[in-house]
Amino acid sequence: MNSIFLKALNGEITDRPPVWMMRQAGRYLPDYMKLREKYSFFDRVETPELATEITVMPINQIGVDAAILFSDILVIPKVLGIDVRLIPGKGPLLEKTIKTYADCDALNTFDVVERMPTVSSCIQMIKQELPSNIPLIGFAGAPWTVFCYMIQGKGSKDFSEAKSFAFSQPDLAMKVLEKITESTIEYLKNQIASGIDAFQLFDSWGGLLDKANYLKFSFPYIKKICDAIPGFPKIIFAKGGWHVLEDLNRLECNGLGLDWTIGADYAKSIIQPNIAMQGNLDPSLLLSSDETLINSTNDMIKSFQGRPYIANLGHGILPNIPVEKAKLFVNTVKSYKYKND
Ligand code: 1CP
Repeated sequence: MNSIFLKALNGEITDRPPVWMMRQAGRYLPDYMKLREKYSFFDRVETPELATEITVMPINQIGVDAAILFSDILVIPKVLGIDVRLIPGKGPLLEKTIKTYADCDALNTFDVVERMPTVSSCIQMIKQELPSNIPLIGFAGAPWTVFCYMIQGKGSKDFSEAKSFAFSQPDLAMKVLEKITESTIEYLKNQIASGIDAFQLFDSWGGLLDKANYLKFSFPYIKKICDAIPGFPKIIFAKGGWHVLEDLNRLECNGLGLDWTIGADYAKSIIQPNIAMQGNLDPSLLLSSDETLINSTNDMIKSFQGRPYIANLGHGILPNIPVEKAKLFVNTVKSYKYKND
């Protein structure tokens, strides 16, 4: 294993932390913006040459230690039969939302893999392109987060329609969540068969639920996915999930992603020593002065010292972050040496 990222995910304390950034493959990169003008979002995701070019960009241009597949969590509603469009300047829009048992029954969970034929060829082409020490991270949305979009139909600050749906019709919500879970397992198994080295589940909207409802509507489905794919390197990231960290710590997983509201001391007091911690710089710090960014990054690394650790942001990199700042963050991590402390 010659990847520092996989070593840390395997529970090793590496000489310096490995580093990658959530959402590193799009958004802020000028070369990505050029491709965005020419091709639709799902063309970029589904054409192996384009997905490969975009996935590899941050390796060559920023110097991160791992690549993440250029795709989206909304591939799942799409294969279940709900068309998704990206509205420029607004975000994703789903063609219809789930309201009734009939809508749920109409979701097509058969032949999930056959209906996303290019995922395998994208992964295979990316793997050929990547240097042998740079692993490829696959991913999917956690079922609760995908459910939020399938009920709300678009992005939202509070996903109140998705939440009130779950609270008022829990049996139907769980039926929808089961279908999302089943197809996500098939999807991830296909990503693994095609060559990914690890995967991350993004529960971006998990933090919108209180603990009791998280344990009802999110955690069991994440657990089902982890248990269905034992022994394969996996990271679970629940944004805003500090209140359920002790539950996430019980999952069959190798890494837990942390956002910037979780202090390293608190995380260390909860998380088992063999689980790697990943995070958790506030992405907005990449909009501050070089000195503030360097000091905050070094302080962050120091605070996680003594544990297997992967440096990352606490959520996705923002579209308005200058490329130079992303490079400075990555280079600061790469020049950190634990043994000099
Ligand atoms: O044309 C464009 O640039 C569209 C923007 C875009 C991009 C670059 C979307 C639509 N998806 C992606 C790629 C993507 N999405 C990646 C891989 C590449 C990368 O950016 O590194 C990943 C890992 C995701 C995951 C994703 N999509 C999440 C989880 C991570 C997170 O940020 O919390 C979520 C919530 C989505 C939904 C989604 N897809 C796209 C947008 C704009 C959104 C957010 C919508 C919203 O709720 O406002």
